[in-house]
Formats: sequence, C-alpha cells, structure tokens
Amino acid sequence: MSCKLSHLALAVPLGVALSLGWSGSAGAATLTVTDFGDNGSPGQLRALINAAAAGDTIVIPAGTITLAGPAGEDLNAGGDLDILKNLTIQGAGAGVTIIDGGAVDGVFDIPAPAKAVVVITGVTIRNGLSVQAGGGGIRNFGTLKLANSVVSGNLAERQFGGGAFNFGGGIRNLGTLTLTGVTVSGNDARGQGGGLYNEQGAVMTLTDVTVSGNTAERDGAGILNFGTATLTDVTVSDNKADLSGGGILTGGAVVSAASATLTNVTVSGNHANAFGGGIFNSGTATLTNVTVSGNGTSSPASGGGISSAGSTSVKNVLLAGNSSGGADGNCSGTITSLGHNLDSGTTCRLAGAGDLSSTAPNLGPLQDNTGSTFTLALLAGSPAIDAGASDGCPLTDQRGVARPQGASCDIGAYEAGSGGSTPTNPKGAGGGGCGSGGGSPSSLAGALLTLVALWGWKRSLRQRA
Ligand SMILES: [Ca+2]
Ligand SMILES: [Ca+2]
Repeated sequence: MSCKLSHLALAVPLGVALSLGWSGSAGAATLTVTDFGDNGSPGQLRALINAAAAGDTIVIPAGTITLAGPAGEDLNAGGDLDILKNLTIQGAGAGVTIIDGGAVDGVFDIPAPAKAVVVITGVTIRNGLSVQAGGGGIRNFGTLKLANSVVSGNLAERQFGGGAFNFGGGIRNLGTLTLTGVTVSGNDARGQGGGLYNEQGAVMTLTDVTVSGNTAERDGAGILNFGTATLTDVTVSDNKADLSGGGILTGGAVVSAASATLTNVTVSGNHANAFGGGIFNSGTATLTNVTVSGNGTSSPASGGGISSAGSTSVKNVLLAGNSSGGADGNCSGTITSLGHNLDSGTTCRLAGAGDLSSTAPNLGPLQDNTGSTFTLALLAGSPAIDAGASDGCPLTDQRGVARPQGASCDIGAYEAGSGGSTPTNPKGAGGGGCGSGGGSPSSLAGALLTLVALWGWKRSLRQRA
C-alpha cells in the first residue's frame, strides 16, 4: 500500500504536463477545475464534463468536491457525474483529490447507451449512495480504466426505499472495467458485491489492487463476479458477507458461465456466514500461486478458505489456517489439483504431483512486505519454499519479485529468498523509495488508508443503525 501512494505521486507531474497543453491526441483540450463547488458555476467539475469535447482531459487539482442532487438522472444535471463522452479525468493523487458523493447519489456513472471510454486517475471516490441502479461509488456500462485511486465508504442501499436488494457498494460493472493501483475499501452493499460487482457478461481486470473491509448483506463482500474477472497481484482481505463468498464469490446458481482467473493473489481474513469464507466458486475458477489463509465461515464443512460448487483448479496454491464453524477447514466441495499445492489440513483432498497436505506453512502476518499490496510472507524454513512447480509459475511474485528464487518457485503468492529472507523487490523498491527505506512514508500512507477505511466503516455502521 505504501507503494500505491508513491505511484499516486506520479499523477501530479502528469497532471501538470497535461495542463500545459502537453496532451497526447491532436485537437484534444485540457480543462482544469477551478471551483470545487457543485451549484452549476463554470469551472466546476460537472460543468467541465458537460463543456468538454470527446477526447478532452479534465484536471482536478488537490481539493474536495462534494456533489449535490438531484439524484436519479443520467444527463449530468445533478447527483452522480454522468459521463456521456470519451474523457480523461486526472486528479492530483488519491490522498489529495477527493470526490464525495454527499450521500445523495452515486459518484460516477458511465451510462448506456453512450457507453463512453473513460480514464480516471489519482482520485478518492467516497460517500456515494445508490438507491436503485447499483454502484454506490461507480456504475459503469462503458469502458472504464481507473488507476492510482481509492474507492471507499460508498453504499448500495436497498432499492426504492428498502425493498429489493442492491448491487456493488463500491463499483457495479456492466461493461469493461480495468483497475490498476486501486484500493476498494469500506464499501457496503445491502445485497451483493460489497466492494465490486461484475455483472453477467461484463469484463473486469484488476492489477495491483487491494479489496478490503467491504461488507455485503448477501454474497460476495469483497468481489462478486458473474462475468469474467482477471485478478493479478491483488489482495482481498477482511471482507464480510452475511451469506456466501466473504472475499470473492464467482459464479452463482444461474450463471455457471462466470470465470475468474487469479494469479499472485492473497485472500486473507475474510468471513462468510454460509459458504466460502475466502472464495465461493460455482463457475470456473483458475488459481495459480494464490495464498488463502485466515478466512472463515460460521458453520462446519462450508469451506473456510474455498468452497467449490463449480470447476476450481489450483496450482502452486497455499491453503492454510482457514476455519469452518470453528474447526479447521480449508476447503469444501471438489478442488482439482494441477499440482504443487499446500493444505494445512486434509479437507482440500489434494492428490496431485507435489501436493502437500497436513503441512503448516509458517506464514507471517498480512503486512507491507514491499510491493503495491499487503502479503503473507513465507518465513524461514517454510515447507512452501521451493515446493512449487516452476513450469507455468508467474515471472514474478505478488510484490514483483522475480520467480523463482532458489531452486524452484514457491507455493503461494509470495516468493521468499533463500532461507525465507526478503529478496530485492524491483517493482516496489523504486530506487529505494518504497518500503525499503525509512518507515515514515510507509507509515504515513498506511495511516491515511487506515483513516479512509475507518471512515467508511464508521459510516456503514451508522447507516446500519
Ligand atoms: Ca446524475
Ligand atoms: Ca523459490
């Protein structure tokens, strides 16, 4: 996470460059927000979105914009910001450029039928409230690339004043969504998909993303995927679902075509009252070098780590310390081993080449081990070290450390140096800036993100009361 905020700093010089007219495409203009209100004055973000031509860039300097109603319209007259043309929106960094929904409507909407192509970078999107169409923070029918940003403390409330369930506390995606260097935290859905909701037929690609502290009244507290989801270098932690899929739910009773591909992913500290504390899959899930640890469910034999009712294949996957109804229980359902996995117990029934069962992995806590996201380190002497298959393992680990270190790839999302030490990290080190130097930048970034997350939690608790 510390690196994530370091990446955010890149948005500032880029924004400056754009405001000087150093824009990529010929004829495209750069407009800069000069008024942080939302009452119709020129110079405000809403007015600039309306005034911009397709292909333009809007720069938002540091500051907080709180949106005003009315809610429930899609022509950018009020409430959520409706983007009906291709635009780039460039904040000065997630720590300093805040777009607050004012708890009257969502924050960004990319509606059908325009289905615009939109790039948003360097912002925090918070305090959105959806009461009908889903997506407390963002609803996307178009093609959205969101980078170096935070989506936090948004709510998808029950629809139409309390009846039907709603979807996507943070983001509801019905188009094509790419998240890079994004934190989705402390969002709540009174229904499905507390952090992210990916609709049937939609495509979602997450890289260097943290999904943490989200809640769902039903399924998929971190991520609910009914479409196609690709997660690389992602941490899904501390999300809580009242039904199934504490961290991730993919598939569903009527959407068996859903697919999820997880590579270098850490799933930790999530909880579901029904099935799949970490992951529930009833579609097709392909896991490579994933660590699933410390998740839980409330009843026995319900898959504290993974519950599979579909096709779930695992390779170099580490499953440890997940609880099911208070007892040890990493898996329920059928897990297909492609080899070289580790189960701290026996519930995954691993029978592939190189699989290890009843083997404690000796993991560290979820923390900043360098890289863009928190990870669970393999400590010295871990039997997961060099026990993975090098054939087909990713070129780096979740942090960006080259694989393999030592004789072979390790099992799980983290690649340890020889003897379990932390090897040099080309992705996060950035010339010594991120995580490798003094503690203060890392601590400051952590404190900021914690504050943002706490704020979201407090808000969702208040709304529940
Ligand atoms: Ca609107
Ligand atoms: Ca290794």
